[in-house]
Amino acid sequence: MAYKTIQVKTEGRVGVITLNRPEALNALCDALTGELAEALAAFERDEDIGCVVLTGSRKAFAAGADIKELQSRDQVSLYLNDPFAQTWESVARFRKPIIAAVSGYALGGGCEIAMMCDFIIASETAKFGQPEINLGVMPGSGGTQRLPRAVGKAKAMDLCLTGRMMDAEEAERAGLVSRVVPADDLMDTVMEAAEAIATKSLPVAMMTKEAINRSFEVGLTEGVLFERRVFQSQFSLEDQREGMAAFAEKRAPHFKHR
Ligand code: CO8
Repeated sequence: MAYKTIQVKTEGRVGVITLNRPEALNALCDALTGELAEALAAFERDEDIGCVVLTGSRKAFAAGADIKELQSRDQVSLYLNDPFAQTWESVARFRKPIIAAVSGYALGGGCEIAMMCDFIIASETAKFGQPEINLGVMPGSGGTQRLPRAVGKAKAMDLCLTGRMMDAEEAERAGLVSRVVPADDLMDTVMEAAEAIATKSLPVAMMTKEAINRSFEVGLTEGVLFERRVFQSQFSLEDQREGMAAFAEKRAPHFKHR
């Protein structure tokens, strides 16, 4: 499949999607969001893929929705034909593990898409923000919901109301990103994490992700019950027998479902 606004490649069991509109700092235009959804659907179907990496360029993960496209939209057209809702579904509901590798700007919809991934590894040059308020609107793809869950109310309010950017160090302190590494090491670090994930049992990795995501939707008692039931169900997997046998036999596990 030939894409125009993204690049897609496979390395072993890891699928890599690179946002590729350098002329617009990877602004999320309709074409890009459509292609991103298609690429994710293809990786979801591909049984040989165990983890996906979403990244941009050194200068920008994505500088937000494409403002030049958005400025001519009206309420009815956005309601009837909402490209962001489709992208939201394809990233936030992606069932396999997905890591955002962020260098440079992750602003507006760019920050929101990174937050839809399972976790973010950032380069020291990363800059995160929800500057929509400077454009006379507010975040529209989860920024007001996922950012406070990630960094708490005070910093989410600060970022969304002032429109300021925060650097990678502040983002790591606040809990938005899991690790910060030098820009030159970003892709090696992310690929190492993705490859490690892709060697695990895929159904177990997917269930783990599902359980953690469930913690943002339900109360503690319900969440713990969900976790216990899923944990118990994993004792019907060949991969559970293999994982525990490998430990007892002091060898590396060879998971069947990966
Ligand atoms: N949309 C369209 N074009 C953009 C965008 C954007 N978001 N960001 C940058 N560009 C373009 C610039 O217009 C410029 O193009 P040209 O050379 O043709 O003038 C080119 O990219 C390079 O940008 P700059 O010259 O501005 O580069 P600087 O290094 O001087 O500045 C900044 C970089 C600070 C990132 C600056 O470009 C900027 O402020 N960009 C806009 C950031 C922003 O406001 N983002 C929020 C957008 S609204 C949004 O995301 C709503 C989300 C809705 C949900 C989306 C879910 C998918």
